[in-house]
Amino acid sequence: MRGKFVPLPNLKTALSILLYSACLLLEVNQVFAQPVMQAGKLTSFVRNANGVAIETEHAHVALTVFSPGVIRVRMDKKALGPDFSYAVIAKPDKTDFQLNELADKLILKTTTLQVQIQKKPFSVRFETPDGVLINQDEPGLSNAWIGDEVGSYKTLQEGERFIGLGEKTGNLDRRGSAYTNWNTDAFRYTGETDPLYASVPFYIGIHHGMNYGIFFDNSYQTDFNFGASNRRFSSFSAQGGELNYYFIFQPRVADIIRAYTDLTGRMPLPPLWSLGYQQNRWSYYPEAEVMRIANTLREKKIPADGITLDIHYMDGYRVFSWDKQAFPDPKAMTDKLAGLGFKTTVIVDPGIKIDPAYATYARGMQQDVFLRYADGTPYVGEVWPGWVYFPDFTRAATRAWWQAEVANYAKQGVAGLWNDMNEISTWGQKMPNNILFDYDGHQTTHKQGRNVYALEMARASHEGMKRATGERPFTLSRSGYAGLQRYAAIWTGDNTADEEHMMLGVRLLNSLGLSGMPFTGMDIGGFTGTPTSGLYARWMQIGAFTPYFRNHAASDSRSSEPWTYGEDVLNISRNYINLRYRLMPYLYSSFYQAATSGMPVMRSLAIDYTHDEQVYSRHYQNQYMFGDAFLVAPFASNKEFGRLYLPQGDWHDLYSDQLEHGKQAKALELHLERLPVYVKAGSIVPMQSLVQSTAQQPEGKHASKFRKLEIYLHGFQDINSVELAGKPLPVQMRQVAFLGKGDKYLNLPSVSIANSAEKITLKY
Ligand code: NBV
Repeated sequence: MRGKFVPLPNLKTALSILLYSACLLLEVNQVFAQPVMQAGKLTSFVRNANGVAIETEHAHVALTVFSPGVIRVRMDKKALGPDFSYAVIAKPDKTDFQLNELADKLILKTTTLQVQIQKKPFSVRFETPDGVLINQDEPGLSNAWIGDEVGSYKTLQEGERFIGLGEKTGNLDRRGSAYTNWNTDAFRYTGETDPLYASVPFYIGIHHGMNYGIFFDNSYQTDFNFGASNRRFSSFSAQGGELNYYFIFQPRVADIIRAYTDLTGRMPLPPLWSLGYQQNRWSYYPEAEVMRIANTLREKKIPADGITLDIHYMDGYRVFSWDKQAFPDPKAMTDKLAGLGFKTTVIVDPGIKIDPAYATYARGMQQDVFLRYADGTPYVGEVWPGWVYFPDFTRAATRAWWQAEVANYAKQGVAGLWNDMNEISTWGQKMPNNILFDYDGHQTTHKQGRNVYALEMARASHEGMKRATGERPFTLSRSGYAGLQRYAAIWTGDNTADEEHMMLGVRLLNSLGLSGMPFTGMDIGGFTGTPTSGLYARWMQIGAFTPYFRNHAASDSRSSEPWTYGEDVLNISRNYINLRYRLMPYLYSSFYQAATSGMPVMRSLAIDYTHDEQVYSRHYQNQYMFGDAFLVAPFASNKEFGRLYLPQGDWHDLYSDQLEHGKQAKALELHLERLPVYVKAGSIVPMQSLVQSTAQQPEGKHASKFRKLEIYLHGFQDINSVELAGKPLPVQMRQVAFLGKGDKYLNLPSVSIANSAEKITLKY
């Protein structure tokens, strides 16, 4: 429009418009230039009693010295919130440390470790005191946020391996793989499925003859990348919350596990009976069937300590109730079982049926224990009993309510609680994220609460039983988070009756052991599907060398008791169960070690032979130590030949006593009746006479005081005698076959160990 007057802006307005546009541009740039935001430059720092508090351009950071070899790193975009963890029970000790400032960095130094803290941009680098690099933030990537997701990116070292991370499928060495922690009901999982039931965000890195641990204590969904489709970094990240990790540097993997379990706690010594064989299926009912199973175990001389009741014992799947028709007098039944030397374990599920006539539900409503949405209405989900409410176990009042309910079981003579479906499982459906969790006063949502739900359920079950019985309780849990070992044993859920799954199960248990959880088991025989008789027999043999030894099968599968596969399989199973019972003092000692040091009962060879690359090979990665003395080499039952690797040391074939030298691979002819097992030369294996249950006293003049010792002599030829508390022991110093044909066993002279404090001395 020609001639239309367009007023020219005056200078002032023009300048403001310019400035405004520049600002807009800047802002736009910030949004678009920083989809990944890093901490930026260090702007200030303050030394405090346990470490150093740091401010950077975009983050608030705290480095805390927990002990000379354990440094915690916390970082958030906002000021660090209250310090709360379900996993960590330790407090920083009073470690001396130095903090020095140089022009471009701070150096925090303990006797074990030094942390180089770069200023521009902020990043950390962990070194030995003499400056050898252990682990560092990858330059350029470092620690960063993508929206609420927070992650740490560590330079991948040459030849670096990664082990642990709890219940994870895949290989012993996790290099090249990525994983997610989000507790999941993984019915019929495969060798590749991820995530599974439990989350333990703790792993061990190994390179250049060193090993370190990283525990990322964040209960949101966490993701780990160990150089999966990337050759630059290993990383860990969480969908929310703080970057909060503990860096552990120790000379041996065993020391890392000890340090990790100093932080997250250890398994309390479980009751002896829970180390015995447990018979289970979904489900033994009614009572007559339970008694039939118990009596048959005794008649057929299959030692056993536990009978486990699955969901059919309940009235319409209402937890804490009994089906009155099938189990008219639970206390009378558990008494009868106890008379036969059996303890009773029952399953408990978290879903509480919405039924005002159901006392547990009514008390729960009255005490306001259930998970709710922000508008105050309870979350209604669907599982076994139909529509249910879920208790909020992250609330102290809910745990107290559950503990009181649990007391009823104790009155009925129940000794163990088997916590199932606690991922939370809602028929495999996704649970809404907008459900609120109390998180012990730090209210949050499902996103942060889910992964600790099972941990807190197991805690309530464990503490409830402990209080009600005054005894050491047995608690089993399917799901969990770091620290679960303080309350419960864990089993690997719904596995499948196939050879691959059996081997996968071995790796899962080995990995859990590396991750602070020593009391572990898998469904022996396979949960779903039908094992061949060979597979069943092999699985029973391996089961005898796992910490929690329970045979289990799904409701739609054939009977799976040891006698249902014919005489040969029965003999094989009985032989190995017998062996386990004879080894009970040895096993109990291994559990004691776990309870006091965190050292797992079932140990990946990576624990003792960390820097021997053979132990990571696909051929040998399933081999493990069972306690200090036994090396177990599991092979699929349908293999006629196998490859075995014996690490450093000398080893005795358990069956032939033949001595083998370590650091060599061997071809083995495999026989179904024998699981390859080797005994480390120099081992002392305390044993006892065969019993049918741990309720029975082993033979001997002084009953429980009598034990036998098996001493594997190679390398100790010059020992003259063995003394106990200064007195010579009648120990027969030779190796004997543990398992002869059938069920033969060569007796050794008995040794009286009157007091566990008495020392056994080998005289040279
Ligand atoms: O309670 C039934 C089963 C139980 O036997 C199994 O061990 C758990 O892992 N439970 C799962 C629920 C149903 C699974 C399909």
